[in-house]
Amino acid sequence: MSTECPLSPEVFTAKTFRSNLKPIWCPGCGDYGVVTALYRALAAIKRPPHEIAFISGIGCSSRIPGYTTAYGFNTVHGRALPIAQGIKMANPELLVLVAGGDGDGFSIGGGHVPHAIRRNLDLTYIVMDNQIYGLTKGQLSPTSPRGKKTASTVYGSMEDPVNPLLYVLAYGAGFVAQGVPADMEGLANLLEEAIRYPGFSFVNIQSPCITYGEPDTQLKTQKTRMRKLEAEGHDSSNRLRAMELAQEYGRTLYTGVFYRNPNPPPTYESQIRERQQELNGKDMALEQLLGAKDAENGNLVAG
Ligand SMILES: Cc1ncc(C[n+]2csc(CCOP(=O)(O)OP(=O)(O)O)c2C)c(N)n1
Ligand code: SF4
Ligand SMILES: [Mg+2]
Repeated sequence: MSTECPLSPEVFTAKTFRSNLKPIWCPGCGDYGVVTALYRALAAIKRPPHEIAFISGIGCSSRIPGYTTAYGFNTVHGRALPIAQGIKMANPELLVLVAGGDGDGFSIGGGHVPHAIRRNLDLTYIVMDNQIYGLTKGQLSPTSPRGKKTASTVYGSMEDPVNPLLYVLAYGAGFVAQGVPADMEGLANLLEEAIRYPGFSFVNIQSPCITYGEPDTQLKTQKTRMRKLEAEGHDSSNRLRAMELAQEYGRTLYTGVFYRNPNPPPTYESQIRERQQELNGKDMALEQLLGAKDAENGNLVAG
């Protein structure tokens, strides 16, 4: 069967990536803006929908793949990254997008993030950070601010929030950005840049929950609160400065690219391909393949 797309990439528009499924997010939810920005970014990238795999966890935000024409998999809460890595390994030619909420990514799924980063597969991980568990009706999330009163913290949270920007920077992510749906053009550009980055890229989107979120996080206040890193003269190749700016998470609403590695290292999938070529023709059991390189280097191989 031919995998050629009947449409020429030249005619791809934002509409090409919009599915017929009508989103059921609450009116005013920030996630509408996120999916619109994503349509625009994908139209600029010009990969046909059938060459895109869009993987999510569980949450309001994780419904997003269904609203696109890409292949989608609304998986298990907190498990989008492992599944996406498996898909990318099995078919490195696919453009693999991963999305979810702050709870999905930094609570139940938080342990997967460092490993996806250190492996450095070419994935784009989009977190719709609304500082709440939206789908399950407003419990404390890992990014909720201290003092936040929710269904699960009726007297106010006594915990400091996780800082997603600092978290991924500390583990060595090659591309780290933050955007807001109130700045549609800026967000679409960030998503496009993240997708084009050859390695693990992370975009934290402050996507307000109109139902359970704080009033000062809503779309109408984002425009006045946001400060563009580019306009502040930030050098996005400076990782330490990026980490300094990332400390402002929860206080200053910086948008733009915090960090972009100017010398992206090889991706995991390209290293696997290299190893497969090296070992091609050697009569070796499958389970020995991954350890073979260590053996050649004189290291002991278990098993
Ligand atoms: C293993 C497992 N634990 C808990 C849940 C219940 N659950 C579903 S979504 C969710 C949190 C959603 O919050 P977030 O990831 O921030 O997404 P949002 O709805 O805010 O977009 C929870 C706790 C589940 N579905 N599966
Ligand atoms: S509950 Fe919040 S996050 Fe979920 S759809 Fe409604 S506004 Fe969006
Ligand atoms: Mg959330």
